[in-house]
Amino acid sequence: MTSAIERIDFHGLPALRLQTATGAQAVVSLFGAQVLSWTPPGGGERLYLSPTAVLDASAPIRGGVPVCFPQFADQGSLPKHGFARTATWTVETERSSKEYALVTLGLADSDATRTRWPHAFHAELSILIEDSRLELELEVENTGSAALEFTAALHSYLAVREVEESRLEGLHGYHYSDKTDADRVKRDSGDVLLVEAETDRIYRDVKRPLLLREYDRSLGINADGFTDVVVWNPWLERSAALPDLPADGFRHMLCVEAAAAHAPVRLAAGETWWGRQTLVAL
Ligand code: TA6
Repeated sequence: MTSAIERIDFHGLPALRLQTATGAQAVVSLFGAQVLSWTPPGGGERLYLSPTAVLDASAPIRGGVPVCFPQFADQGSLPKHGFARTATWTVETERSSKEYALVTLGLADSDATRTRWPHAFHAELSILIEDSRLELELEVENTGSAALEFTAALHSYLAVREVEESRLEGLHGYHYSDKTDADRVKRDSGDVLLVEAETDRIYRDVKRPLLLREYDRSLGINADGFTDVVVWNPWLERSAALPDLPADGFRHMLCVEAAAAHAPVRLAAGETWWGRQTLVAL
């Protein structure tokens, strides 16, 4: 196998397939700049894509790695999680060698974005696969003449065989706001996070890498630039309100998101910010 980047049609969505000579693969939709699939060498899908996800560009795609920008969740007046996940991005760079494949997608302000959010910006999402690693980097430049503020996240849906049997390590001691309990701020006191009920937490100022352990495989999760980690699983009742998630879908996913959610990022005119999430299959 050689490294390659090819344009494909993913169930009707224009997309790119990245592959490396060592057998890693990823699929990235231009709608939303959303990574929909990532398989490290040796196989085993690591991202969850709902089998009932809407794939006709009429709604956000449930699964993979949605890009939330310039608003995380409902923390403002924009549509939930901002407009980047429902915008069509353009391909700016494609590069591959024996070891890696890299694409950069871009999104700039337009009449449509400025009516909702009156700022000039240029955003880039770079997607790199190399060996057992997926690296996603979101860069935002303020191309206008006034300061702007945004919140953002890489809303990664990690595939797990059985969420109740998975253990997320590394959040011990950090404070989080608990969205399932009126945003109360709590301190994580467990050695591991076990998801056994609806979970929706924003952990602040997380400085350690995390490890998601399953039966016979693990995933290292690291972030730079993003200060927060969001952990989300809708569980049974919330799932019922999500038409694009099957009844047992929540059992096979856990969102562990790199986020700038607790405090907005402020960019003066001409400034650039970047944040990265790295997943390593172990
Ligand atoms: O990141 C967690 C969260 O904000 C949850 O509160 C939950 O609603 C989730 O995102 C999914 O949002 P969506 O708009 O994609 O259904």
